[in-house]
Amino acid sequence: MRPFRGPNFSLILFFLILHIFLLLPANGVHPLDPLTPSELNQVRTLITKSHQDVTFHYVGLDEPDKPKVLSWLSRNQPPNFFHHRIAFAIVRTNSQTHEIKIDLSSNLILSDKVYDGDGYPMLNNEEQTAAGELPLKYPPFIASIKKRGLNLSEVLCEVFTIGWYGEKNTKRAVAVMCYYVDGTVNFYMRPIDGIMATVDLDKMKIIQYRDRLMIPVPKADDTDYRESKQDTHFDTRIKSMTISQPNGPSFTIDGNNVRWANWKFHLAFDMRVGPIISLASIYDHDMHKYRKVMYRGYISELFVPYQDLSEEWYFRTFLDAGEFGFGICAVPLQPSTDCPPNAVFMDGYYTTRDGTPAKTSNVFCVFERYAGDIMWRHSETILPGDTVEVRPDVTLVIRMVSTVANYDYIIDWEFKQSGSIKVTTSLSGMLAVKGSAYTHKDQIQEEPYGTIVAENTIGTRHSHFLSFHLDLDIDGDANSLVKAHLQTVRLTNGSSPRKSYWKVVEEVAKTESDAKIRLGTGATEIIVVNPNKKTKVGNNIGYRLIPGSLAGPLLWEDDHEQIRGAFSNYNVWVTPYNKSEKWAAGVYIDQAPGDDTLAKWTLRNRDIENKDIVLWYTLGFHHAPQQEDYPIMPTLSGGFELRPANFFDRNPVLKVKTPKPVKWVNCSA
Ligand SMILES: *[C@@H]1O[C@H](CO)[C@@H](O)[C@H](O)[C@H]1NC(C)=O
Ligand SMILES: *[C@@H]1O[C@H](CO)[C@@H](O)[C@H](O)[C@H]1NC(C)=O
Ligand SMILES: *[C@@H]1O[C@H](CO)[C@@H](O)[C@H](O)[C@H]1NC(C)=O
Ligand SMILES: [Cu+2]
Repeated sequence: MRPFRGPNFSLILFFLILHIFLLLPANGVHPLDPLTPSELNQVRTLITKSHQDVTFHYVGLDEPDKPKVLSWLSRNQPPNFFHHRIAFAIVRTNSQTHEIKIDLSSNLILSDKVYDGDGYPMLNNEEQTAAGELPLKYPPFIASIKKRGLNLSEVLCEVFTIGWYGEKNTKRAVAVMCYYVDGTVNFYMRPIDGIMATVDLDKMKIIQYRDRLMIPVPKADDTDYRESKQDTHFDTRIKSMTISQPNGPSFTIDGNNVRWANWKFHLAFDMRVGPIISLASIYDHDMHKYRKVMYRGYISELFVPYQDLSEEWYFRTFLDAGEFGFGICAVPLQPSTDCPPNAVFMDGYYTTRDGTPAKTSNVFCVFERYAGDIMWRHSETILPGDTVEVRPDVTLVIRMVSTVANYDYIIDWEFKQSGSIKVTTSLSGMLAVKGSAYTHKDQIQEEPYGTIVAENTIGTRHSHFLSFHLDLDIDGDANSLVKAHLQTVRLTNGSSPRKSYWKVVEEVAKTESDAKIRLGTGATEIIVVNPNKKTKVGNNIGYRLIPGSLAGPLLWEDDHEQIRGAFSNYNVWVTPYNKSEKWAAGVYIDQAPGDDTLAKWTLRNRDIENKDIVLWYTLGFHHAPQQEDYPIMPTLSGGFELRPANFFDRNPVLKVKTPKPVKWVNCSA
């Protein structure tokens, strides 16, 4: 045995350990916490010291390797005890893209690599604003505006990424197209079509300009959506209502850790993808412990290909997360309208062009939702007496709204006490419309590529696809994908009065190609199971994907934009966990040929059985616009649900108690 070195030393050591174990976790960082403003500043200081004229395109947490995080979790160690915080930055300098890793703990640049592959990083807001202002000082454009009898001071221009159509990329080019604001805030309904400038973003210069067609600019009449601009003759206003939680919410937010009812998880903001839910676990009342469900879940990419082939439109095949930043585009949520009055808000930080952090206040809201729904119920109608049991369904919602130019995406991650995680994606905002000479459908002879939604206004057809990265760890990280086929059995031998019945035939996906699935035809249930664990009665422990908003690809698989947005080829994909496979359309999206996508990774056809796997779910909407979408689109929702499938031994909400009724204070005074 080693002797003690003296009482003083062990006392110091004792307090040191006490400090590390008790104090640091409370104030310390979780290994998956997003970078703080001071960390973002630290990144900027280090990078601007070693590079001149550098612009920032992405800065985020380079999260520790998964096994490390899992071992940290299982040993319950404080985060600072074992790991360094690493930041990952993508910057441009000298017309080159650099990938830089920074050790924030020791304030050092760990690596600085020039990326010389195809494709360019996300655009930052500041360069888009600058590029949008270029036409306004460009004489040929000024002449075009004059020629149309428009007022230059009422013109506003916006940047469009240009996709990739087989050309060799030599510059970060974007298209700039303009709108007429005059008399409305809804300038998206007033495109100045037929004019297009191409801008080199690194040189910040117009490199090509075309004024191809004189197309009437749609009128401002009836485009404004502000409440003050509406004249309503028949008032259908709903009477006031509110939500009352006199004892406060039932959730706690400690840093980025959220706990509510039987759930706990970590919530982080990322400038590229927006909300990231990590380490979601649910408490099992029978086993008296938390059990893992999802290691990490987030929107990995969005794909919005428009279907108009004209010169100013054919390339509009956006990949919003990798081109514009779904997190950068997130907007501050408005209390009591974007979220209910009982919501709690969180802020998010991202990096601007020069590296300084920007804050988006109220980027997330967290609230308990009770909309009068039923969690479970039964009336015993035959039994004498009146046994009626009903439990109201209260859920927890995490919400973010990202306004990617004209469109507003409302993203809800909803946790149910029953163990379900329900994701709802809703669309609102403005259609992308095209100016047109036509004022009535009967005048249109050629292919309009859309619907005439108002005079001189064509709402262009398009699709929205969202790819969800769902790293499920169902009660542990080794999982398998089961395709449970519901098969009709035909009876022809007279063994039963019945002529048919259906049964379940389970098929385990062995490799990545077995897990590329188009849903919507036939009856196949998608279940992620833990093949190493069983319920008491012997079923595989699992979680089922309940698909929603199924939309398959409508473009040819070898069309350029479809290669780039290839994640939309299937509704379901499964890959073995690989930290670098985060974004379904690749790291560098702008003008990329689509050589770093989910479709390319899965060609390796890796084993996925009883492995740490990631489920990728593609949901989609095909949008052939309708007149009701004009001048602003009423919300259209879709989504999917992950629901326990033999995860629990029985109904996990059997013992959930009904919330106590609210005692209303008499407010009649
Ligand atoms: C152009 O717009 C500006 C700003 O709204 C306004 O002050 C000006 O009177 C307009 N000029 C014409 C010719 O309409
Ligand atoms: C009749 O057909 C069903 C379905 O194929 C089979 O399960 C069953 O064993 C058959 N019964 C007899 C008596 O052959
Ligand atoms: C992880 O994925 C990347 C990108 O697909 C690949 O280059 C790398 O080889 C993969 N690593 C492993 C261990 O499979
Ligand atoms: Cu749409």
